[in-house]
Amino acid sequence: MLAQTMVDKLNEQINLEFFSSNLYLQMSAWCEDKGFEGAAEFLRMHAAEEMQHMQRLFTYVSETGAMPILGCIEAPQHEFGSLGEVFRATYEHERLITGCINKLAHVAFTTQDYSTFNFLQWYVAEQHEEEKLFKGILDKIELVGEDGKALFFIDKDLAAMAKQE
Ligand code: OFO
Repeated sequence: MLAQTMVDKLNEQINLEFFSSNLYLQMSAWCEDKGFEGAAEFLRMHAAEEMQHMQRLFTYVSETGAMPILGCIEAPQHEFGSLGEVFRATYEHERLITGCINKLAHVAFTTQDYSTFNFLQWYVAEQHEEEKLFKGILDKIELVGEDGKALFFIDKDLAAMAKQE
């Protein structure tokens, strides 16, 4: 049985994972609109992955006998200045999520909720992968620059990455 404060925090994280999914889905719409089809596909795939992050938390909360509670999800940003801005925002967002997961793990550990602490280890490892993934894309954009030709190749690269997701 989880402490109510822990359930509340896990529910907040469920909400945040929904937000991540909506943010990436919204970004995919912006990319599609600007003709970046590879980036759009990659972000759509990633939005689906965020729903799995949400689902994993949802299942954990249910299985421990508590009830997941879904709240309002904040509307994500829908206007961006450039493809570079989109991916700078993804990286910043992942860093924010890592901070949230670390705080959750800290609460679990310090309240001796070792079951939740253990459960959260998957997210700790996943956030390492998420930051690496988005930092990699950002580094590439910064390396090649943001003129039309460079972005054409970045978009092609993202299309290939979407197939591997
Ligand atoms: Fe992108 O890791 Fe969940 O939110």
